Amino acid sequence: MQVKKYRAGTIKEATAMVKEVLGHDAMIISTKKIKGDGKHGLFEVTAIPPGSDISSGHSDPFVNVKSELMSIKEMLYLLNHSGSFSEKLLLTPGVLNIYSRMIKNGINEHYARLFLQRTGVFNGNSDNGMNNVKEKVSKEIKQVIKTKDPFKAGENRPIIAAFIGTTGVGKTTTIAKLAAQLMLKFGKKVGLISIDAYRIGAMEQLNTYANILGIPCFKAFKKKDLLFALKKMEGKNVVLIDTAGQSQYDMSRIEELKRMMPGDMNINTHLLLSVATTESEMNKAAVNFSALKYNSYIFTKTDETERWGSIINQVMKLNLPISYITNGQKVPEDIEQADKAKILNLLLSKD
Ligand SMILES: Nc1nc2c(ncn2[C@@H]2O[C@H](COP(=O)(O)OP(=O)(O)O)[C@@H](O)[C@H]2O)c(=O)[nH]1
Ligand SMILES: [Mg+2]
Repeated sequence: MQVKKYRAGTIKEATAMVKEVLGHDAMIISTKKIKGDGKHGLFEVTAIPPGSDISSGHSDPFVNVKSELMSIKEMLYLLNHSGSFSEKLLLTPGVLNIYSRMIKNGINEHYARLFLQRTGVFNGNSDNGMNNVKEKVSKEIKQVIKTKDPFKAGENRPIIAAFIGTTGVGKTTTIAKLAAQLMLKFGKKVGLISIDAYRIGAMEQLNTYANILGIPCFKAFKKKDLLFALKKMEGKNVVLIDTAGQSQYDMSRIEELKRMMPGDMNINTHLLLSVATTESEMNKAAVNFSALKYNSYIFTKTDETERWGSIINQVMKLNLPISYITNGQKVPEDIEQADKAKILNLLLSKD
C-alpha cells in the first residue's frame, strides 16, 4: 500500500495538498505536529490513495485505526467547521472522530467543543482512544438530557396536558397517538379539547380521532368554554388539549392562548418542535412560545432526518425535560417515550 506524507504550516494546508495530489476520496490515516509551538509549527498529514486495501492480512496494523480513518472531504468539512480549534482537535487521539460525529449529526459546534472540553480529553493525561472519548462524551451529554413521563401518576384529578407549537409540527397527530396509547395500553380514561381562538375550523381532524376512539371532544373558543369543558372531564384520568392556528411568528395569537390558559389552571404544557426544521427555526419557536411557560419538549418528525443534534442544541439552550419523540405519520404507533440511551446512540454511533 502506498502511504504518503504531506507537510505544511497548518493541518488545513497539508490536507489541501493531499486533496490536490490524491483527490477527494483519499483517506487520512493520521495527523500530527512535528515541530514548533502552534503558529510556527510544522504539521504532517499521512494519507493513502482512494481504493487502497487497508484490511488485507499483511496490513494488520491498520485494522485498528480503520474506524478512525477519514476521507479528505470529511476532513476539509471538519476543518471549515472548527476554526482555530481544529489543530487541538486533530492532535488529540480519538477526539477527532467523535467531534466529527457530533457535527455531522447536527450538534452545534460550540456545544460539541464544550462537551469535549468538559470531558478533560485535552488535558492529555488519560487514555484518549476513540472508545474512551466516546464514553466520556456520552456521559457529558447524558447529564444534560432529562426525560419525563407526564402521565405516570394515577391521580384522582385528571392530568391536563396542552400541546403547543407551530402549525404543521404534529400537535393533532401526536394527541391522537397519545390518546390511543393511553387508552389501549394503559387503560386510562381520556378526553380531548380543542382550543381555537380564531375559529379556523381545525377541529375536524381531532374530532375524527375522538370518534374513532369513542371519547369526548369539546371545543373552546374562550376561557369560559375551556373551564366548562374541563368540568365535563372530571371523571377522566387524562385530558389532552389541542391548540390550533398558532404560527410562531404570530405573537398576538400566542398571547390569546395565554389568556385562555393562564398559569393557575394546572395545565402541563408541552412544546412540540420538529427535528426536521433548522436550528434557527426551532430556536425561534422555542423563544416565541416561551410566553406560555411550557414544561417539556416533544420532538417530532425524527424519521425525516438523521440529524438529531438539534435536540441537544435545544436542550442546551433551555434545559427542560423531553417527554416524547415522534417518528412517523402512523397513528397510534409512531411515538415513543423519550429515552436517553436511544438519543445518545443516534448522536454518537453513526459515522
Ligand atoms: N414524518 C412525520 N410526519 C409527522 C409526524 N407527526 C406528524 N406528522 C405529519 O405532519 C403533518 C401535520 O401534522 P398535524 O398533527 O396536523 O400538525 P399540527 O398543525 O401541529 O396539528 C401531518 O401530515 C402529519 O401526518 C412525525 O413524527 N413524522
Ligand atoms: Mg392541528
